[in-house]
Amino acid sequence: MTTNDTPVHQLYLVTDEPACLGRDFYWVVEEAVQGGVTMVQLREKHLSTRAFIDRAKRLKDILLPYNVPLIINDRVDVALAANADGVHVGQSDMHFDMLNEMLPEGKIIGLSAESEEDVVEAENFDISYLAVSPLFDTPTKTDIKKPWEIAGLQWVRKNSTHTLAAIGGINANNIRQAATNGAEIIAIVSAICSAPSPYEAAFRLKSAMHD
Ligand code: TZP
Ligand code: MG
Repeated sequence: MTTNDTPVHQLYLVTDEPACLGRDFYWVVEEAVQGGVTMVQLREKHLSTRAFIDRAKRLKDILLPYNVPLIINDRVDVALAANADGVHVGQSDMHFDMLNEMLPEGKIIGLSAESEEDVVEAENFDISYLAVSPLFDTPTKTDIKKPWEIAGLQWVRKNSTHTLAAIGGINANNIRQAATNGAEIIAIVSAICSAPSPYEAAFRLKSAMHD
């Protein structure tokens, strides 16, 4: 069993160290949390397993006092080792059924959907959220399929019973569009990680989401 009690309109920071532009990684994340981020995903594609676990543990300690859950991208072993709050997988990562068996009860499981077939299949899975990916075109991740755009998000909202997250190309100018067309979780990399002030950026995004 997974949790499916995510409150509406969460601001979800997905980390990317290069996007932090040389600034201290932990400083960027903590600033963003103080500015209004409510969930954090540690997404590391190039760290060794040991370094990934060390980073996850340190981040977990930072996030604990804020009561902000830490989700690990791709790696169930890293999530278990660091006692993280959940795992996010894509369509070519570990299958939901296996992940669900390996994770203790109550952990968050997020899954990315890149096509209408993915959305339909995900109805069979007891996931915590389904990520509509990418919502808009983005330079941050280039190995992606065609963006869903707002019409696609509306289609997913009509055809999925899951809590929806939206990721890709979201900034202060378009976040409200995502939030009012079915996404309860808004996931962001560069508009927070690369902002001059991650605190201000998160604060502005949170306000723009509800205005
Ligand atoms: N998955 C789909 S798009 C994306 C990921 C990790 C990157 C989103 O980055 P940004 O900078 O918020 O567009
Ligand atoms: Mg993945």
